[in-house]
Amino acid sequence: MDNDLQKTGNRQLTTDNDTITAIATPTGQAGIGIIRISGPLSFEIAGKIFRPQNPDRKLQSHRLYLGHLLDPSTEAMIDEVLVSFMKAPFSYTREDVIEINSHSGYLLLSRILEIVLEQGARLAKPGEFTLRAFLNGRIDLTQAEAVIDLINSKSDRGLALASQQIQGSFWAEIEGLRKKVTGLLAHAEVAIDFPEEEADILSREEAANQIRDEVVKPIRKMIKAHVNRLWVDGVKTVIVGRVNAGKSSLLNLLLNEQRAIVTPIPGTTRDIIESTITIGGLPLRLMDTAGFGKATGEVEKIGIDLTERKLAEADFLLVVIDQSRPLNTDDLRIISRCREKKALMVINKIDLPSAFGQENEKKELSGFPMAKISALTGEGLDDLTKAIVDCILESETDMTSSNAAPNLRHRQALMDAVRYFETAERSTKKDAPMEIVALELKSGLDALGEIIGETTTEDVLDNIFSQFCLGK
Ligand SMILES: Nc1nc2c(ncn2[C@@H]2O[C@H](COP(=O)(O)OP(=O)(O)OP(=O)(O)O)[C@@H](O)[C@H]2O)c(=O)[nH]1
Ligand SMILES: [Mg+2]
Repeated sequence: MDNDLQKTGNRQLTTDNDTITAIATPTGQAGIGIIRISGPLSFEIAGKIFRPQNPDRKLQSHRLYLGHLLDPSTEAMIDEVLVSFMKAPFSYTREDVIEINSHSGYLLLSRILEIVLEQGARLAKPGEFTLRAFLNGRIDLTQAEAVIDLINSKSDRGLALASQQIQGSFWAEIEGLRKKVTGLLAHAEVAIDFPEEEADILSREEAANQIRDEVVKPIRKMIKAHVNRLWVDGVKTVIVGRVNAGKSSLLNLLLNEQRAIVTPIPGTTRDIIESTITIGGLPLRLMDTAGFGKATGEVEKIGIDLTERKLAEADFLLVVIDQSRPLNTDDLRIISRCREKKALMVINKIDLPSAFGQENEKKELSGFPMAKISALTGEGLDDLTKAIVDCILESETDMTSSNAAPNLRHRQALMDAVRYFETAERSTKKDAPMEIVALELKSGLDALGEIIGETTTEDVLDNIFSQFCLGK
């Protein structure tokens, strides 16, 4: 990370002065559970409820102390615990932080939490510890978001991308761009004040070139790197097809387990069944759906509505076609719905005689990538998995070249920013008044500021931090 770049925290928003607490580990039976406390009362609370084994020793920051946890109202011993003290500003939140490592069990952790609350802390909201780290300027918004990615990541590469982002790689890229734009803006402002000297400072042509090469081009590259999200989030892959085509059989084959119910009865699957697998290192969130066909009952109709919704949200479609029967109107309806999506035609049941004619099927399926398999016998599975990877990575050759993984929010802000900078480039070339160029550069700068949290509204923050789990 660039050392001379300093994070300033969010300028408009501040934290309240409460001391917050939460159970930071999943509340099941386990070896240890952790309760976290952050805020001005943390050490005072710890003093009341924790009796160190060696009471004469002075407690120091960033050390772990063995002792007993007590209920101060009854002096009853609750558990033998390890407690760490982290003095501000050298903690996750930049506030005084206490972490109590106790044994883990739902009742025990709840009891300790209750005691901490009785001593004056309040329950933290999901993500509130990380929100404080952000508001207190320890991390920027992209690093806070990377915490969620790190927890939810669906592949090794996704994990590596999140880990880089947590270390500030994406922030440094954005901050580098902001410095560049700020420099250009300073030139523009000098030119506004001393118009007769404008050409001496930076020629119009040179300024336009700098905007194009050092601002617009790198942002365009980052926007493209959005495909890297697939490694983090997984590729939403929806299996669609007419009833009885073999969708659930295909899911089971890919997962190598009997996950979905398979029967010869059309309309067997009604709910969406989801499972994650990794193919060629690529995480796929596979969804089996209810087949298209004549929906006779209420339940089937709901199933088809769900399928329609999933189809719209999908990153990638596996369209299952039963080649032992001629294409019917349900097949055609699905195929036409897939034209605007990334889709692979899975020609199934190749163990049975083909009912496909020469012309019609060829015409309807033309233009789509295809793989032929038998979901029953497993024949063609290798070709299918290869086709899936090729299909998803096709035209995404940049996927491995960039280390950024902008999420949808970043992407939107980058697209806003690049629009302003492209306009600024054009205005500069066309000899537009410098006031206009300066205004466009400023708007672009604000859009970049939204990414790292320099200029972010409370709504956006609420939206981001509500995705966290409790205690993080
Ligand atoms: N011969 C043969 N039969 C298959 C193949 N794939 C699936 N089947 C059979 O086709 C029938 C339907 O399979 P499913 O996997 O339940 O089909 P589906 O598309 O999920 O059906 P719905 O959920 O009803 O829409 C079952 O009897 C399967 O055993 C195949 O490749 N060859
Ligand atoms: Mg099914």
